[in-house]
Amino acid sequence: MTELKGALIGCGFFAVNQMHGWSDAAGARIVAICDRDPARLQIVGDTFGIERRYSSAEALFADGGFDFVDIATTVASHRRLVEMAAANGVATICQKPFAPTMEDAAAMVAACDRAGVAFMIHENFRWQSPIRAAKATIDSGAIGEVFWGRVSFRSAYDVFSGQPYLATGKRFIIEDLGIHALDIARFLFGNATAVTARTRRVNPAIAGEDVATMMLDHAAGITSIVDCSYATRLPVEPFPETLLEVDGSKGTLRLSQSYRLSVHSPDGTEVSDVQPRLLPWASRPWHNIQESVGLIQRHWVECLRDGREPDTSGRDNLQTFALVEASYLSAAEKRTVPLSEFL
Ligand code: NAD
Ligand code: 89Y
Repeated sequence: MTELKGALIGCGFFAVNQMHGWSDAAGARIVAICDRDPARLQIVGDTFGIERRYSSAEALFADGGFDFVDIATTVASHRRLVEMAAANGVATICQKPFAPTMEDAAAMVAACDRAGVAFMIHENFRWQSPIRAAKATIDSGAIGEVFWGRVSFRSAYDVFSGQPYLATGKRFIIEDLGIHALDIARFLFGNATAVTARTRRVNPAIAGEDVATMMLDHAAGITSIVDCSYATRLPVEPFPETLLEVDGSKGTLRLSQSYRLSVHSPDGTEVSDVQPRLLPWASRPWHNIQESVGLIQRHWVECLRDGREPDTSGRDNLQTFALVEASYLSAAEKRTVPLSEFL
């Protein structure tokens, strides 16, 4: 099998994880990188031994020679870069958050559809191994039919030193982090039909909201709570763990701090350690997220090879992004927002 060749655009804070992931990936490698910041281009190029370096995406696509592009820039450039990839007939991965608006997100999906190129959002939290262990338990039927769930991410970790732009946007936690938790809720409980949300800013040094609580109505009749906070000071800092509570007709599942999965069913109570692997290049506490980067990349390679639509394709991720938009609207207007207002 020939190896897929990729190009990465955006060599910033998170792209380093993506480059490590690609270095480990079977069946794909990065042959070119692009960043408008020469310092970042040099650091990433030198660290990963990439010779082909570009300061503009136009020049990168003009030279070509790759099967897919991995866009790791911040949201403002996503639409332009995805449309450029589609115009060049190149399969595309784009980091979350998908786009600044639903209109942009829909246009990106349409552009890739028209060009007939694969399009995946790098929505990696559902690929975290503890989340996958919880999903496998639910699917096994051990707790029966699920009727209620909670997806919770509460922390006071300083994310602003590594990602300073997070402190300046009008939108913060739902767009940046809640988006992952909302996607996990979809992954576990199916698509949602409506959301009711409340938000708050506790940290006076940032522009956006740092606390959000969302209640989701799922098509399958399940109710879930998705709550996230970067203003929650706990005795042991849990970043970046997503905790779960799932109630079913026969039992319950809890994914609690320190990656402890407890499953209570008619057969008894089982507690297991679902700690993610600490990859050789990874560092605590980020290892959970870092492991998931490699897993979503492997999924992408398999999907490209088999001609399958990725689980978090652009089309799929419109549902997650609609939840983000609907949550902001619900919080602003203090009403339950049906997703049909966005989809
Ligand atoms: P960053 O600002 O550190 O890096 C972005 C890089 O892109 C910068 O080096 C910038 O110069 C470059 N860039 C921007 N526009 C460009 C363009 N048009 N052409 C070429 N280069 C361009 O940002 P970051 O913290 O690495 O975040 C990047 C994305 O990754 C964001 O969307 C963020 O939400 C996402 N992210 C995802 C996860 C995750 O777990 N999935 C974690 C952290 C960040
Ligand atoms: O940008 C965010 C993400 O996607 O995961 C964690 C993060 O880095 C900070 O909230």
